[in-house]
Amino acid sequence: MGHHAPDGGEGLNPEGRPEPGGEAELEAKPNTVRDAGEGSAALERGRILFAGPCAYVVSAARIEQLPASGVAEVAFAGRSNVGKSSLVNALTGRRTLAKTSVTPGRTQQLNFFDLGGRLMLVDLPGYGYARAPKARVEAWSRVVEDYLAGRPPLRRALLLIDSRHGVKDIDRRIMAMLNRAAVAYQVVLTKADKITASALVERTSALDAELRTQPAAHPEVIATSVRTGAGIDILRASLAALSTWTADTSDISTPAR
Ligand SMILES: Nc1nc2c(ncn2[C@@H]2O[C@H](COP(=O)(O)OP(=O)(O)OP(=O)(O)O)[C@@H](O)[C@H]2O)c(=O)[nH]1
Ligand SMILES: [Mg+2]
Repeated sequence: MGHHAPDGGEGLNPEGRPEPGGEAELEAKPNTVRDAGEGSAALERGRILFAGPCAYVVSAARIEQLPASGVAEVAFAGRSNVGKSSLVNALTGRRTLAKTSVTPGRTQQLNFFDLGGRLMLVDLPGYGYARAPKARVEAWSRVVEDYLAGRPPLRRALLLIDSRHGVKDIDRRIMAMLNRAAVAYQVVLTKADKITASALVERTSALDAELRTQPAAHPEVIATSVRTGAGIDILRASLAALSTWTADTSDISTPAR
């Protein structure tokens, strides 16, 4: 996995975990910031970007309703209830920017959030199981797939996977679609607080191996928890590397495009 980011000892081994592991806890720090440039400068850039203004822009239920956009986009994709909206909130440090729910199927449109004119965060409806009429779920899935496969400003899709459940067939179907469309995607494990540190390390390395064979997959998996904050700063750094920096931030070098 390479370089370990300084993480201030944040919890991949939090309290309140449902099933305490009998085995000794590993030094479980699977996350790195290799792609964002090493170390604290990348973390700082991510911190600054996500500490800035973030505004709701629009919700789109159909492709024709997508906003015109010149800004780089990052989409949050994954099965219903995996934690997409929660992750948008955690990254931006806002509790209620994106609506979340214990009931699958909360997000029913593509919701666009503008991060200081530098990056657009797109919270997608979940694919797969959702407590909503089948026809409606199928309609969302179509819009999500059309968006993912054919959106020019989309710089990266984050494919969220529940740490407890791992990759499901429907995730593999989305990966195959992204590979075909040549859309770069990065797997983000969610709810890392729900499994033991050793199980998380195992899950991460199994995924790393699986992704090595996927042409459009970003090579590094980031494990996150919105409960403990694990992985959030590293994901911010990784996304900041995709953002569009404007002239008033000349103190920060423009990333390669
Ligand atoms: N323990 C734990 N729970 C989480 C985490 N992230 C999200 N959740 C919970 O998972 C549930 C679903 O979260 P959402 O963010 O609404 O999930 P979503 O992927 O946006 O769901 P849809 O919009 O329905 O597709 C909520 O009850 C969240 O509190 C996490 O890191 N740890
Ligand atoms: Mg949601």
